[in-house]
Amino acid sequence: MGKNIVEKIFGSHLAYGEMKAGTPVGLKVDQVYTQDATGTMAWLQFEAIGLDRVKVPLAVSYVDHNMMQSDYMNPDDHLFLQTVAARYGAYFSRPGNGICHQVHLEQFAAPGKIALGTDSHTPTGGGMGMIAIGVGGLDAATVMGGSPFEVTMPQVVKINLKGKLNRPWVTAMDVILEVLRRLTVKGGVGRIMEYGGPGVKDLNVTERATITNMGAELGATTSVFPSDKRTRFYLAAVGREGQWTELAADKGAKYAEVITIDLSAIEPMIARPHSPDNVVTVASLRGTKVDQVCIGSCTNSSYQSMKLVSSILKGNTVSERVNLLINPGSKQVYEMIAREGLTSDMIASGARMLEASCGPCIGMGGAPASGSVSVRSYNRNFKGRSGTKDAQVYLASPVSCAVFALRAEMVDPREAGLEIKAFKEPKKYLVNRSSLIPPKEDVSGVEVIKGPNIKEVPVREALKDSIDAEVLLKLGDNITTDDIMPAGSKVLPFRSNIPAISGFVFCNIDQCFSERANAAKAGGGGIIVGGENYGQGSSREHAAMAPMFLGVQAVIAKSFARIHRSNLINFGVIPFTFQRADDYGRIESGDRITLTGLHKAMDEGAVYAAQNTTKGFSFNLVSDLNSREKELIKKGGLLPYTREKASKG
Ligand code: MIC
Ligand code: SF4
Repeated sequence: MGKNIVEKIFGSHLAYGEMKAGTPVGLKVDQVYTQDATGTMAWLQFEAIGLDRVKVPLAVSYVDHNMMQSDYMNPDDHLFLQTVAARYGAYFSRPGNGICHQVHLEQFAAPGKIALGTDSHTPTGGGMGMIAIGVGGLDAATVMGGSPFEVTMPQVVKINLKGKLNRPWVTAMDVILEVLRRLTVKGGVGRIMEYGGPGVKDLNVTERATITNMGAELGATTSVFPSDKRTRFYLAAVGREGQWTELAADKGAKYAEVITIDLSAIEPMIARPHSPDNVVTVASLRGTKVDQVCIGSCTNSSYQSMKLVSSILKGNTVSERVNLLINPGSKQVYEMIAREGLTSDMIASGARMLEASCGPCIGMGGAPASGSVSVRSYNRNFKGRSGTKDAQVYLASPVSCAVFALRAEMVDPREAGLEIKAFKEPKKYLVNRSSLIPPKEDVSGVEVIKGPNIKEVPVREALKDSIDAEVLLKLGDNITTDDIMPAGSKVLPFRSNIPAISGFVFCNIDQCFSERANAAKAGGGGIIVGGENYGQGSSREHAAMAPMFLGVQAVIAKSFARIHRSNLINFGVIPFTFQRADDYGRIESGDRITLTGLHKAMDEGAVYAAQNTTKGFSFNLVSDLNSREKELIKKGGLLPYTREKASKG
């Protein structure tokens, strides 16, 4: 029987399980990478497992998120990440070297491999024909410790591309925005998007990477492209042709669904506030005023994006009404555009150049003014993520962004009367590894340095037999991890300090949440109730760890996003769903919920009897935990579980 690409890569990495959708499979992992905002916890957890060296062929510790150094906290984290990488055998990518996904694509991504990253946009590597999956820090730590990675075998959906993009005004960003328009932020849950069809050859690797990067917004486990001549061309251009292998789906390969997209019919698209799937054509918003434009992020910061943007800006002036910020994705891209004089064109037009990092994408500077309109070539426009609660954030291609910066309003880029130079993929990229420190063989004398803001990883006690807790907060659908555990320049520096960061849980929705949770601790703790797709967005395990630290016993939702569900389990918090969806409507904040006989219910199956003692009714909860997950929860989470396994040898 013909195999699809996912089956081929999973098959060659299978540690256990059967590749049957919906059942757990264990995978051997080739590469693991961390970034600073999630990496400090991941590495502390790796240390807590107690091993001497990472046990995967490649590990990389990146610094790209927490770049502001307004006090000691972020630089202390950087130093910890550098020394811990040196101590345990990982590469260290120095601050300023670039956004992890862009740098990884340039330096390490290779077809046919499996990579995990402690960031939800790790699927960027799918553009290179690899399976690259975003995970929580603890999952990454255990895999670096030698465990296989366990994931529920996703369904494989084929996105069949045909035709050619109407370049240069239509870009890969418009393709993924169109996919999001069709499938929504829940459309990829439990699935891998495998691209194929005759249109694939129209896209180069960095364009494919834009598409797989933002596939994260579909809730997909990952997205992947074939590895073909264009993959080889890119690898040769970055000096790694030897790592090329061909990868294509066999004839007769099976898919759960096939979705066809005609590239030639795609128009410039834009996501309106406050969700990446709120997509319309740019033309339909013609005339909407624009106050700020941000170009970059891991989605659109390649050399190609920068080159197209600079060609539009060249010889023009950014409107006096617009603030334009640009961050190239890597030091390599930055150096290359600087040497070609493109940075000068950007600067001359009035752009503000930022360093190669996440920057405004995660609210590390660049917040828009009150009530203003910001258009960004980024991947997320959740309310408040920019740092300004009432800002209206839109997402569009870097090309559309550059046009809006000059015109101060939205206009179909094809009708703006501006010039753009067609892009020709370079045969040779500039390669600069000066900020990539290789692993050390001799680690004697290497000391791991931890600043005073770096606190221990909290661990939950083993599962008790009952829960009797108060519903602290009831929420609607599509609650993001940015809602649960906000980021931004004020909160991110506490990523290594759970007691401190827990004070910010849900602070943009309910300022008193952490106080109420703390108060409820003595009386049995709290419960959170959510709607569909609870915990969508980032991989930050702080969105599970900090509520756990505040005494949250369980989350009851209509459904969960993949990474957040795993993170809750990893920290011993049971993700329950309602057996009857109607019961969601019968629960309010302040109600007391009790569950007894948890261990027995867990052993016997998936249904748990619950009581709403405030309103006096019974209802059933479901948890689709597999046997490993049940064990984890009983032990209090993945860390105690892994430690116990390691001590038993
Ligand atoms: C994001 O884009 O939300 C982040 C910040 O990169 C997160 C990781 C984090 O919260 O540190 C992600 O996407 O996983
Ligand atoms: Fe960084 Fe933004 Fe990409 Fe997250 S989405 S990794 S914050 S650039």
